[in-house]
Amino acid sequence: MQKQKRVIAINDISSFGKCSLTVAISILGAAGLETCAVPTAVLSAHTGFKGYTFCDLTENILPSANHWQSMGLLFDGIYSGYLGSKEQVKCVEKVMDMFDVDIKLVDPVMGDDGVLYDGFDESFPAEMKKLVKRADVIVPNVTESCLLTGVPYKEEHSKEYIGLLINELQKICDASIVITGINSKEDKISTVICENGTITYIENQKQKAVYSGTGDVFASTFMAALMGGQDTVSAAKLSAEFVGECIEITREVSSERHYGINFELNTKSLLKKLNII
Ligand code: PXL
Repeated sequence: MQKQKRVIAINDISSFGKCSLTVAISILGAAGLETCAVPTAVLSAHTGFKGYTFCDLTENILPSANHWQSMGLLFDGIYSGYLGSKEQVKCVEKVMDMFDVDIKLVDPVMGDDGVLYDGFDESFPAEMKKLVKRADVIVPNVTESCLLTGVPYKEEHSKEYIGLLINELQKICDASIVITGINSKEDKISTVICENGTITYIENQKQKAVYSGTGDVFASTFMAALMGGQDTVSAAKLSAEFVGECIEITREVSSERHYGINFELNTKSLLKKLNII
């Protein structure tokens, strides 16, 4: 029996909407990883919905990490996602500095389709840039890559444009870079991986519907795969495929963008992709 790996997952709990910790705990747990959650906030539903409640848990982030450190706990990975304020990002920078782990994955959750998510202001990306510097791997979408680098957002993503984003991201961090949600061709959606100077493009069929939380499903699956020993390209490939499948099964029953994707119904495929079954 192999030793169970232990991961810190820092993200919000959006009770409705299939994103953040709801996704991370399910996917990392299904993959056999012990998941130590640090909830950054509890929301009734994610910020794509009007009227969401927001219970800020900034005060709990560092004390949790300090407690774990005082207990002498060891961790194998840290995965951070949605952080609700610059102050929270600063706390997570400290948590990243506290533990010596194999993989620090930062998903710089900030926006999509060229715009910041509700609740963030223009000064937020500068703080996120500092967190990204601590990462071994980052998984921004195209919008977040633009917000981190200051490159203007474009709706069409040519290879030259993505090359420019990679160059600019490399100036701000040493991490392996995985950019998701690239509109490369009309019927394709691509993911690009830049690791040790090598750039790899992965193409998947573009789905005819758009759902929120897909970035979280991608990042959680990706973290699970990396923790399971897969290389960055294989991990990104299987994660993109898994998200595509989940969108497909969701599309058969719902087109509610903000309700998220039915990843829970596709666990068997996840486990096969992760070589667990
Ligand atoms: O899926 C990203 C995400 C995570 N957490 C919260 C969000 C969003 C995107 O809107 O609002 C609270």
